[in-house]
Parts: sequence; structure tokens; C-alpha cells
Amino acid sequence: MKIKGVHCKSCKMLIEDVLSDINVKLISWKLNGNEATIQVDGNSSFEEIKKLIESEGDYKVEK
Ligand SMILES: [Cu+2]
Repeated sequence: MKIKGVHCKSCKMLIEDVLSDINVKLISWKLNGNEATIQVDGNSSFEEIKKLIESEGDYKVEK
């Protein structure tokens, strides 16, 4: 999935925290400009992850 609005290391840490809270593992992280492309592993749905990450700040999560 893609996350727009990511610009620094603390964004990454924030997102990692959100994912670990719901037992989702971050498999890969690629940052291009202010857009991160991530791969995750876990049982949470895309919609659930999207909602949680977007509630943390000015992020936009897309498939
Ligand atoms: Cu940041």
C-alpha cells in the first residue's frame, strides 16, 4: 500500500508503532519523495490499517 504525506524518520516510527499495536509486521519500506510504499504482513484488513494510519496525522493511505 502507499502512504502519502510521509516526510521524515518519525513518520516511519509512528507508522511502525501503529502497525505493531495491531500485530502487523512491516515487511518493506520504500520512500520516494513524500510517499512511502510499504508491504505488510498480518491479519488486519487494508481498511483497518488505513483508518489507523490516517488517524495519526495528515496521511493518505492507498492500495
Ligand atoms: Cu515526519
